[in-house]
Amino acid sequence: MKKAFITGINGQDGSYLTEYLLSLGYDVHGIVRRNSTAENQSARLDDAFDSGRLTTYYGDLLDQGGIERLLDEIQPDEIYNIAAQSHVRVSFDIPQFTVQTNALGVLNILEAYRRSCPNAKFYQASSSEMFGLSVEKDHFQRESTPMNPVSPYGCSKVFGYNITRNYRRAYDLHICNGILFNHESPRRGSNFVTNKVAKAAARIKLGLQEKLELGNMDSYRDWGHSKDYVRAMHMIMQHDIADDFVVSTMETHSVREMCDVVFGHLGLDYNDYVIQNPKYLRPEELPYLRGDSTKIRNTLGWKPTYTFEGMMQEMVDYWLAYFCRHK
Ligand code: G4F
Repeated sequence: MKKAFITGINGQDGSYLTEYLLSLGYDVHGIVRRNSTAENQSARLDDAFDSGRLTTYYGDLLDQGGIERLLDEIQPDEIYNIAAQSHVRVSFDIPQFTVQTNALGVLNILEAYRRSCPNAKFYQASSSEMFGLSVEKDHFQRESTPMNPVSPYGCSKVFGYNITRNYRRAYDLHICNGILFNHESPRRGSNFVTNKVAKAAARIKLGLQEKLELGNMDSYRDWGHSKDYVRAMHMIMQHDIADDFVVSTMETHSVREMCDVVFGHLGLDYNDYVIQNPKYLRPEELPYLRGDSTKIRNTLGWKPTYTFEGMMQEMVDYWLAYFCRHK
């Protein structure tokens, strides 16, 4: 039976990855950050605990000694480093914390891994935000696209990407990067734009809210489903060669189009409800993302199963059912 160790296990991706690995027969271990509201520490994992093969521990990427003790004790076969301060606009408010967690935090867990269990495989959650303003002539970003980040978050992720590649070569470790484009689900934090829109549209439909305030509606994102993307993480780790892969749908949609799909699903016109609030604009914006995932499709046979419209409908339907229960 394989053992996996996951940081960020209570997040959207961590919880779906946990369920996926449990379904494959893994024992899953993961760290959660201590927080004064106990429920918040395992909110997305409640069902997974029923398996009896999930163990969580208090831990933090900034506590290298603590991570090293855990890795020493658990001796995992696979380590998935998914923890991060993952909100791009918030990274402008707390840049030092973002960089400590997303950059120094990666170095901390790499050092713990190198010293405690160097025969394990290591996955680093890299991000399309690293590409920033770079777009190829064919309007895609791919593994070879130069990195030109436009946020403290993007800069911190570039460090994580570079240091993992450096450790792979320097110490001959099996370290892989998934360069994931945006990925969503009903478990997405509702301060990310897709779930913010899905939640507000459901509330508007039910008469619980009148308006929705957004920032820039003219940026484009390549939005896939988190469940498809955690499957990609696992496939990347099973490959014989430690390598880096873009994971994306190869489609792009504007925030405005996304609003149209979500409100349209409820028989509403978003123009009647959405207003702009400068509070949600970013000091520097990443205007356009569209990933070329040909490499993972051809090398590993991965492809997404959700459509953009199907995913957005799932999110709206989740919130409709939620607010009908909690009205
Ligand atoms: O949903 P978002 O906050 O996601 P963003 O910034 O693209 O970052 C996400 O994807 C990255 C992958 O490229 C991850 F690395 C990262 O951790 C995170 O998961 O914003 C998407 C777009 C942006 O252009 C933003 O300016 O939506 C725009 N937007 C417009 N109004 C808004 C809002 N975003 C948020 N969060 N809230 C708004 O009110």
